[in-house]
Amino acid sequence: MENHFEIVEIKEQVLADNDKAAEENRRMLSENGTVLLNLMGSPGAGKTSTVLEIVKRLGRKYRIGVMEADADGDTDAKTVAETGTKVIQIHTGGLCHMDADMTRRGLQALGIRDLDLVILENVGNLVCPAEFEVGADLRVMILSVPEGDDKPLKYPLMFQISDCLLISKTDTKAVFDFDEASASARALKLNPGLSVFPVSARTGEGYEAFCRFLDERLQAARKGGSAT
Ligand SMILES: Nc1nc2c(ncn2[C@@H]2O[C@H](COP(=O)(O)OP(=O)(O)OP(=O)(O)O)[C@@H](O)[C@H]2O)c(=O)[nH]1
Ligand SMILES: [Mg+2]
Ligand SMILES: [Zn+2]
Repeated sequence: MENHFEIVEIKEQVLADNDKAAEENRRMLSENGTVLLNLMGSPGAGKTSTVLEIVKRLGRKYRIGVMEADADGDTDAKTVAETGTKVIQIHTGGLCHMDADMTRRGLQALGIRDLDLVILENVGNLVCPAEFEVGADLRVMILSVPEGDDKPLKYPLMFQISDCLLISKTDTKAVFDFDEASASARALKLNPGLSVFPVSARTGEGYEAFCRFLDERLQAARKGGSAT
């Protein structure tokens, strides 16, 4: 028997609407000369530690603002505020990702007029933040050693949409069964253009190279081009 009802593909429409809103964010940011970095990774992967490393190395050269997005709590915003960096805490109210509309509200609350770089620390999650564009110039994902080198096989989209992969907590390699060469190879197979940096916030290893990469992107954006 023929169906007499309509099937509405909501997810496709939601993502298409989100893409439009992300494009608006991109336009607003680029008119202001501000680069937006979307920092993604699992809970506890080392996102806030990475924000601190960026602020430490590039905070004198660039005017940096930070948006901390969490389901609840304000610990990350407090940590960043201690450095004197402009920061807001966004509560998603339990939502497991930031979308473009939430990001626009965050950017308005933060105020971007005086900022060269805004870092969005996304909600800790390797799944939906990869699906929701926020209008970022740079997508940086973190995979920490304790999570395992098989993550590119299980969460391919996150690796595909990222511009940069930080393999974090490399100081713990000796106690975890983590094969860095395999992790990189799996990630690069999904996304040959990915820039990979092994880093440790404990020893500082690798952050110099990553921040040089970031600095180059910021300089390119200053000259009027896109950061990507
Ligand atoms: N050994 C080691 N521990 C680290 C490193 N980076 C972060 N950590 C620790 O890992 C834990 C989580 O680090 P955060 O930077 O808060 O991670 P996060 O991704 O911001 O966490 P959420 O915001 O809660 O998702 C903290 O106890 C850090 O001290 C590292 O390079 N080496
Ligand atoms: Mg954090
Ligand atoms: Zn989600």
